[in-house]
Amino acid sequence: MSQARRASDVFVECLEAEGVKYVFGIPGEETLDLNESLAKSSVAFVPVRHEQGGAYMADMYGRLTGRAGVCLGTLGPGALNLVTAVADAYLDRAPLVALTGQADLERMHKESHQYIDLVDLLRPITKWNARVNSPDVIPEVVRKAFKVAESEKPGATHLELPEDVLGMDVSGLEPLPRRRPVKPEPSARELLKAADLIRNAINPVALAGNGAVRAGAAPALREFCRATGIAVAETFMGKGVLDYEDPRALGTVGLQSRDYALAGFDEADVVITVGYDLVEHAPENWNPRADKKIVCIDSVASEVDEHFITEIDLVGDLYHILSRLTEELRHSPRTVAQSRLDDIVLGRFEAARDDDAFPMQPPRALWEIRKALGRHDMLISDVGLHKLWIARMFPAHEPNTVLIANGLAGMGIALPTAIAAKLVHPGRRVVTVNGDGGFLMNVQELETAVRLKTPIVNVIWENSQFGSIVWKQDKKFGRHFGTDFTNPDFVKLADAFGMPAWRCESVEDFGTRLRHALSLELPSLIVVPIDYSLDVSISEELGTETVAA
Ligand SMILES: Cc1ncc(C[n+]2csc(CCOP(=O)(O)OP(=O)(O)O)c2C)c(N)n1
Repeated sequence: MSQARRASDVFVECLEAEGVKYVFGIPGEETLDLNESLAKSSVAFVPVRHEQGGAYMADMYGRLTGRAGVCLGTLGPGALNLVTAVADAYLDRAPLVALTGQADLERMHKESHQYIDLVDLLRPITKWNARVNSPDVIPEVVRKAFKVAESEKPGATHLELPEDVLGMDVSGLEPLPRRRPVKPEPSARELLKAADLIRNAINPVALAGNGAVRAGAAPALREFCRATGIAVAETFMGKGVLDYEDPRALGTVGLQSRDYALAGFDEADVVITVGYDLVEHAPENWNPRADKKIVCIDSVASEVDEHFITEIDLVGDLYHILSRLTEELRHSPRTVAQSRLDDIVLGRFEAARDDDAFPMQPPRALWEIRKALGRHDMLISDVGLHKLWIARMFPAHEPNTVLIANGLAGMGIALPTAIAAKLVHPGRRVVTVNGDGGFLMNVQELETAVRLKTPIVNVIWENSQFGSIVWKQDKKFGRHFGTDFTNPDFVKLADAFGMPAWRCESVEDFGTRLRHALSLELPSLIVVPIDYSLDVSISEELGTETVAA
């Protein structure tokens, strides 16, 4: 017979049973019991300085581990502060469980201090959510929150925790056991049909996205390409599925209208999509006449879009499906197509090594970062013009080493997510690149980074403008408006947080500072005056841009 204990104790035991290591968040008066139970548990509670930062940390933890990251905000304002990052997890397919405090059950029907219906509030940005209206349901709702968050396609779930429910005495409640998620498998018949279609194609090409990274399918995709000769273009979130040096890597597509044409999609009769999410780039860009035959390899049935009518859906574990397809197609290899896209982009990137202009231009700044990082180190982008430069030009060797938010694409993501990346991969070096606009959106998490001693290097490209909006306004109206601002002295700001920081005075300065910062055991900051006059649409040959930052 188990001892009487609080509902909050059972709740935390359920988190332990899910293998939760961290809860990132800010406690509130309505989460007192929960925090007390966390204090007695094996779960580390990581206080953050804004709930959005905590939710972004949970998001990246989930993205990199496949196990839901957990964040906590109290009722009302605390929960509202979680919203942006929960939505990011939802659109970027990162498993995340958001916990929010709530008022007692008896005061929810009336006007009541800080009470907002959080289940209603978070419904459109979660896969599933629920109010825990009785201690008896705790084992089920926790299990379900993790199961739904982690099942394909992963995303955010939410549990609302009324204060009185979590404070109740309970007995006899135990966590439910974790079970591996069931993965469907395509039938042999579907597989053979797909293999036939690909074998008979004149110019097949593959497009890999976030799902391929998430599934850990890069080795299987690499073998598929090697055995069949079929080349692969990657989306922003698919960066690194193929090593960029692989002759079958067509480069990162999606920024400009002619990316796809130059990567060979114009001539392609069959397109094999591998974990491709429409939320990143619309299929109209690569299938404008809706005449391509599409083999969709994904974890769930394909989205409906008039430019994405699939010939066949192979639904299941991407690694497994690709390995089976490889066996079918191994004996009919093709010669690899050349990517004009890659020639243009990598040509510009390599040429940047001799660009000594200061303030620096983006290609040279990226070239220095690539040189300083090893193939498994991580670059995390914030959102803005710098993100488009990184997506366009920063070459990745491995998946999950260049992280770009391309579903929700909210500014301020880089700093908090980098902290979580470092917690997950302490042995890898982590650099963030930020605009001076986005960096200030979650700058408070520098304190969290200093306190946790997570040695991340934050690079700020400073131009005192919302760069990507300036770029778009100038193109559309020939002028810009509402986009200029002044900055604090970032070096002094970092100093106030107790971390080293430098402002670069020359190109060489940046390389030297960066290598030094990467050798430190504490977080740091490097300010790089940036010159955005070089258009990110680097070549007319690549056409007009098709995506927003
Ligand atoms: C939270 C949020 N607010 C607004 C936007 C719209 N937006 C996208 S990029 C951008 C400007 C980014 O400026 P900055 O951070 O300085 O980076 P830069 O473009 O100069 O590289 C804005 C306002 C957004 N994506 N996210």
